[in-house]
Parts: sequence; C-alpha cells; structure tokens
Amino acid sequence: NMDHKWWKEAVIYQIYPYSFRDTTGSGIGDLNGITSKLSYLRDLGVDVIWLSPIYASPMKDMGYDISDYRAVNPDLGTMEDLERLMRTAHEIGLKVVMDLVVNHTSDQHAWFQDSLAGGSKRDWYVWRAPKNGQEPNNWGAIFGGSCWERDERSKEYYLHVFETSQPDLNWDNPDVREAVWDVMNFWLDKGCDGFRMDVINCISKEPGFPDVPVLDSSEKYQYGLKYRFNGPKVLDYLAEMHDRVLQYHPDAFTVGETPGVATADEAIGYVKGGTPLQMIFHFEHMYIDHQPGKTCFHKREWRLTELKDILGKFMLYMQDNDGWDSLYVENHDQPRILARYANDDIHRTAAAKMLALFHATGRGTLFVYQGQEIGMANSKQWTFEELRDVEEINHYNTEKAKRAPGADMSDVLTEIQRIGRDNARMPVSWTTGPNAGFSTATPWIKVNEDYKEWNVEVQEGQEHSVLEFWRGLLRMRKQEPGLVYGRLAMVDWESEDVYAYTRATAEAEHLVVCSFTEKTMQWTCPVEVGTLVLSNYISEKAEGGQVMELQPYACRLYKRS
Ligand code: TEU
Repeated sequence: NMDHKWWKEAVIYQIYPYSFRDTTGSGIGDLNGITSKLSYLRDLGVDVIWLSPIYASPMKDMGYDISDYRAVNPDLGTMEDLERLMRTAHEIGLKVVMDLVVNHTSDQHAWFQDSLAGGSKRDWYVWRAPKNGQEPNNWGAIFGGSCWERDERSKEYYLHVFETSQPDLNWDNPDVREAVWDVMNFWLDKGCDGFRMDVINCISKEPGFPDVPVLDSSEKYQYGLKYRFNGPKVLDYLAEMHDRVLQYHPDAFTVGETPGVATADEAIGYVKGGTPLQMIFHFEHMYIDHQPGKTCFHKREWRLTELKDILGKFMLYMQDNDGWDSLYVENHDQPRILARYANDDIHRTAAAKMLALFHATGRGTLFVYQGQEIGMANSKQWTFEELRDVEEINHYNTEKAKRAPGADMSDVLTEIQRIGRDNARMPVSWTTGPNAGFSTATPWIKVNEDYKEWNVEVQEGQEHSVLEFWRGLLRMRKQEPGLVYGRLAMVDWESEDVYAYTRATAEAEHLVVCSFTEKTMQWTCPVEVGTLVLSNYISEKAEGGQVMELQPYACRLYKRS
C-alpha cells in the first residue's frame, strides 16, 4: 500500500536528556544514561528516540539556546558518547531523531557574536533601527518583555521572539539557510535519522514588522503569535530545505513544531503527502485548559466536546486531504497530562491507562514523553527556589513586580504547579532508591515527591501496572495495522463524558471507548461493539453489548472482524 510509511507506524519516545538518567554522579542526566536504557525502551515498544537538544549551550532555555550546533554539551558527555549512543541504538533497531533549533541561536553563538560586533555576519540576525527612540514595534517576547533588545554599540535592536539571549536568525538571508542545510547534513552524515524542528513556522516574519493589534492595553508589549509565526516565506524555505537536504534522505523523519497553526486547513500545507514535513505539532488541544500566551498560566474551564472538536476535526481533515497528524499529549513544555485531562489524585492508574489508549489509537504518529509510560504526575507544589524554567521564573518575577513588596505569591505558584514546564522536567522516577534512581547526587531539579510509589521498578513485571499496560498496548498497535491506518470515524460526538471512535480497515474494525469522567456511568454505544480486546478494569464483562456501565475513567478497545 502506497500510503504505508514506516514513520506513520513508528512509536517515538521523547527524551529530555538532563532529566533522563545520570551515570556520572553530577546530578545531571547524560548520554551514557540514555544508552544504558535503550533496551528498556525497545522492550517498551519504542522505535525512535527523539533527543531534546544535546548541543553546546549556556542553558538559559535548557539547551534551546545553542552556542555551537556541531558540539555536544559537556554536561551530557562527549561526541564519542553520542556516536556510541547512535551506534547502540541502531544495533537494536532504534532510530535517533535530533532537535533542530534554527529559528534562533544563543547570543553566545559565534554567528551572533560576529553579528553583534558588526562583522560579515551582521545580517544573519534581524536588526532594526529604533522607532521614535523606542523598540521598532510592540511585539512582546514569549518569555516576557519586548521582542527587541537594544545594542549600545550600533544603537540598533535585534529581534528575539523568545528569551533575550535567543536572537532570531534572519532566514531571508540565503547564507543563513545555507548554514542550516550544512548543520542538517552534518548530523545526517553522523547517522541521525531525522529532526524535530523547533518553532519551525517562526522562521519567516511579516515584512515591515508591523505592530500587532493591542490585546491588552495594560501591557506595553503585546503577546500574540501574529506577524512572527506563519510568515509569507515559511513554506518556500521548507521547500528549499526539502530540495537541498531532505530529498536526499527519503527515510529521514521530520516533525515540525508549529505554535499558532490552529486548524487543519492551516496545517495541511506543511504536511500534504508527507512534504515538506511528514507531520507537525499543533497546540490547540494543549491550550484547552488555559489562556494562550503570556497569560498561559490562567486557568480555563473546558468541555470534552471541545477536545473532540479540536482533535477529531484535525484528524478527519488530514484523513480526507492526504495529511498525517502527530499524536502527543505531553512534552518538555507541558505539564503531565493526568491532572489536565483526568485526575492524578484518585483513580490514577485507571486514568493513566485510559489516556494511554486514547492517545495511542488516534490517527497519527505516536509520541510518548519520558515518564508518561509509568503515569508520572506533576509535582503537588513548587516553591520559588525549586523553579528552574526561565518561563516560570520570568512569569513569577513579572507578577511579583506588580505587587507590593512581600505580597502573597501563592496564587502564582499554584498556576505554575498546574501549568508550568518544570512539572515535566523532573527526573524520570526509575526506582524507590535515593533520588528516584536517577542519580547518586542531588539532581539539578527536584525529583517527584511521589517517586517511591510511582517508578519504573515497582511497575515492571506487575501485570496491572501502567507500564505493562503501555507495553501491551504498543505490542497490539504493532500487530494491528488498523490501529494506525484504519479509517477514523467519531462515535457519539455530542457526549461530554465519553470519547469514542472507530478505526476501520477492510479486514477489521476497532472501537475505542474512553470515559473522561470520575463517575461511574451508563453509556449506550450507538454502534455494534465486537469483542473486548483491552480494558483498564480487570473484572469487566463485555457482555453488556452496546449498553455499557463504565467505571471511573474506564477505557475499552473492541475488535470486530
Ligand atoms: O517551544 C515553543 C513554544 O511554543 C513554547 O514557547 C511554548 O509556547 C511554551 O513552552 C509553553 O509553555 C519550543 C521548545 O519546545 C521550548 O522548550 C523552547 O523554550 C522554545 O521553543 C524556544 O526554543
């Protein structure tokens, strides 16, 4: 079948190297720690590992600020360690995908240093003269403040969509694009199997750099992705990337991270027929429980039909328009999914399994984030001293500056507990031992308070654990092509409690039923059910047919041949 592609079937596992496994006693995860766990990942059912950035970096934004694209961050190991990691992975049939962060560099990158000094690479970054003695426009940076930083020497401003130390490359300069193609070829030649492309739809900005509409008149700098994401040249530059690099590596994996691509018809240009990218990460299902952008810490109530409207519509559109989706509910920028879509207090095991089935049977390529396979949860509480993420710290400080000295900040910490990125950046809980078996030293970020109950060691080999559920699920996904390629149809779209759909091929039809409520409830399935092949309650009988009594966060997978 022409539509069958290895990258549609593959299970991708995202590794956040600083927090995966430390083998040197530094308190920081390392490349050898990853190598030591490759067989664990293969046994889980993983096909591809994606490494969040492992390059030289001053670590202002945890490696998404790169100072040398061709060097390994010494905290994580050496180039030899990385080569061994890739070799070992390939020997056991795993592919290795790397993070390509080329919208911006670190301000410590030699390119920027040259640009700053007015050298031959001046135009590799985006410089603008002041406007009325001020910033060239009203754009607010994603991590706070203006998008523009003034340089005393030249009296010009450089653009940084993210943190001040992350200047945006000027992609309109062909030399910059050439340099990026070189970086990609460097890693492909080393044996890297593809790229996850950081904020790749940010590489083209609206010419003229117009002010964005004022959304919040109390703020000097306006948040919003308009004019700096999805600019007019994005698809041209990606087509060039395809012509210059990717077409020579038809097996290379590609996924673009694209904040601000809100609907499937905006997405399709990036992925139609697998080019220029195979799939993108879109965000609407992650924005569902909070306000977007700088106010992202503010809670928003949501209903299950909204989630269906986002994901269901996306998948159906892709299905009808020769597109393919990515499936993710966690990553290093998002809190753990349990408390967002379900519950991490009560029924945690059932909820984690339900979310696993929901996540793994959608129409798209499956991405599992480290620790998701054991149902890791957010920290129950963060103090300011425990925070590590620049986004959280900037947010805290901005809010604090608005208040009287010594004012209570607990509401801000509550928001950070709910939505902050450090929740996902705590070390993987491996064992019940000290530091969760992550390190012999005090970790760079705290370990999860619940690690003694929730870790790999206690779940491994335990028939009813979340980990073993994931293993069984991923095994089944490999045996049943219908779970990857089957035609998707939503079932009972109107239900606010049950998310259900079918995946059908000529041979078989699977029915997925997921209850998103902590109540026990009755649900009548409008379609025929078939044989129960997987569920998260042991004693469950499938005999009820279409009338189901669903326990809290119940999930069921049926098959009809
Ligand atoms: O994230 C881009 C992005 O959209 C995030 O800024 C997101 O809005 C935010 O994390 C929500 O809290 C990518 C990387 O994944 C992220 O880790 C980097 O900080 C960012 O780009 C800059 O490189």
